[in-house]
Amino acid sequence: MPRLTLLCLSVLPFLSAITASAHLTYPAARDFGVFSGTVPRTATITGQMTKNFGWADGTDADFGHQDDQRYFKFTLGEALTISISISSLDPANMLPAFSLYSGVGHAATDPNNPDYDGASITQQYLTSLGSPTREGAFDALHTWKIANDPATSFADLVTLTYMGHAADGTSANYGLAPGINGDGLADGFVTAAFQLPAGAYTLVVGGANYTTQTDATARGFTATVSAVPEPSSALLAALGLLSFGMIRRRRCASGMA
Ligand SMILES: [Ca+2]
Ligand SMILES: [Ca+2]
Ligand SMILES: [Ca+2]
Repeated sequence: MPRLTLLCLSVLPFLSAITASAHLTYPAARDFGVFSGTVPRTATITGQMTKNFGWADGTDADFGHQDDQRYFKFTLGEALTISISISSLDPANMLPAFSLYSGVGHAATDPNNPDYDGASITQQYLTSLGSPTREGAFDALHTWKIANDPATSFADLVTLTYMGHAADGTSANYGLAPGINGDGLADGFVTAAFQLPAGAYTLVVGGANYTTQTDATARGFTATVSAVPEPSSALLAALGLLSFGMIRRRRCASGMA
């Protein structure tokens, strides 16, 4: 076999590995698992990397590349209040932000066929949206759609339904798109809580530095999801009885019946 052919064959798996890593995937290491209301639970995922502009790039009119963020999933067994916190390991060079969506991509059920910007149906769908030409499928502030290779029509697109977002800092770092919920302090940390119905959710984490879009360096962060326990109806009833008892005692002490 000619040496060039051999070289190409040896490089091919490497290239496909790079492409695969850029697809919308949910490996076990990025699954926070199932939360229920019966047990308070906090799950932290460390060792994650992302580019410092990927979230902010998805706030503008031409969207952002789906491969410039990190995708996570979690499942709620019932309606819960969920707190999400992201810490950058390099705040001087990457400020974090995240968006939360109801629903998951195809890769959640078919890891061999994940969604990505370059899939034919994704491209046809983005073209159908008209001007401006979209640079990718990721929309940080609204519901968006994306497809995988087996998709043959728009009916095969998955829909990630926007639930909310939070960004570290101010418009000085995340840019001028209207409606961004910045925490006002560009310190490498952002947190927010959401009341959510039961279901499966996609958490997208990316950099909130809009003006650094030529910086391809991946930087580290830690993501934490906590189920905030709701006061149970039994607890509320107990608190009600307790306050009733205190009122009675006060009335007795003051000679009232
Ligand atoms: Ca953009
Ligand atoms: Ca861009
Ligand atoms: Ca902050």
